[in-house]
Amino acid sequence: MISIIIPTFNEADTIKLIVPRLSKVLQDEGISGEIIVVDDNSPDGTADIVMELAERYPVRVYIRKNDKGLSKAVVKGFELAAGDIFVVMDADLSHPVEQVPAMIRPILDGKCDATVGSRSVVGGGYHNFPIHRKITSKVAGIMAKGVTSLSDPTSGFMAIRKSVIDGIALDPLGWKIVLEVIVKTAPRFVEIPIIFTDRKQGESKLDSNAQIDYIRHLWRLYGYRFPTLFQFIKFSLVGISGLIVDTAVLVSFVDLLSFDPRVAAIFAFFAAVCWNYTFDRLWTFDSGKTTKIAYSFISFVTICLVGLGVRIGVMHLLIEYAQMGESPWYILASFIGIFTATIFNFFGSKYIAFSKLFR
Ligand SMILES: Nc1nc2c(ncn2[C@@H]2O[C@H](COP(=O)(O)OP(=O)(O)O)[C@@H](O)[C@H]2O)c(=O)[nH]1
Ligand SMILES: [Mg+2]
Repeated sequence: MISIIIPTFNEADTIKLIVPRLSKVLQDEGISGEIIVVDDNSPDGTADIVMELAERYPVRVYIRKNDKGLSKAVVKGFELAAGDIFVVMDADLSHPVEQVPAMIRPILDGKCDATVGSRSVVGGGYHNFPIHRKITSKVAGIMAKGVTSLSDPTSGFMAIRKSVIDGIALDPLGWKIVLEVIVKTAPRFVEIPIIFTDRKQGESKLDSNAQIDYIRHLWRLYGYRFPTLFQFIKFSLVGISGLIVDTAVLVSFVDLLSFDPRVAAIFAFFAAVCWNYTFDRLWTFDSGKTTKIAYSFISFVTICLVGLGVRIGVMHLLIEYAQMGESPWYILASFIGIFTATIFNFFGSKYIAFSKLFR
């Protein structure tokens, strides 16, 4: 059996069109299926309409009163669904109802574990879709290329074998549930060309928050896909901010408190180390709740001091053996030293200061 999950918010006008059409497609193709509408307590009475439709069609509605959001509604639908293949689609007929059999057939045939409706493969496209939304969709798609090989990562039309989703922690933010599922379950998938038609009834619920949520969601998915690289990028960003703290303290101590710059540099170094430790603990390694502070901090300071040695050591080698002592080459030598030391500090932090040792 297949379960078709439709998230809705204020879809009174569209749900009465899609349910009969879907039911007919299922019947014509001899597919046994159920339709699950997950409604976020729409004020326009969407749920009441589904209850009426339930007398004639294989559909039921679940009303979420305490939560909101398209993706979470779909996750709720996964929990409720009884089928062994799930289909996710919009209520507004943007996703071609008649393509549902084409979406599930490759899964039934064992060719793949998931299918995704794509507007970017041959035969796919848009119908009546405003140009600015097409562009947004394309840009959003390009941004996701690093986490998925989907040709149309922002598509909302998908079919997937239940067994693939079972046990996977889905934590979607915003709208892109298909992207979340594909990245986290990494199934064998096939793309099915679809023509996406803009809705004729009701209105889009996409707002400007959706774009911000999308970026936050992508950030998380990149972190999920490339955990160590992602931590290294965060670590480097903290490092750059630490350099600003270092310079600010140095300048303040010298200019305002008349310290000798060499003495001021010691204070600057420790201010930056404390700054970096705080943000690496809370953000880069997200271990604020688990890592005990004392030994972890002491080892972090030690790693940074050794890192300083690595930086000077690399500079020394470059100046000595690569003739990089002359201006401006020594600056490059210093950058290479900083980069090497950052890598050293990163792995030291990851595998010592913020590791299991101090939990
Ligand atoms: N349950 C639930 N469904 C939603 C929510 N926002 C949008 N939807 C549904 O998600 C589908 C896609 O929404 P739509 O507004 O058409 O987005 P667009 O096609 O990107 O403009 C439709 O079926 C909406 O009713 C929400 O907050 N909760
Ligand atoms: Mg729509």
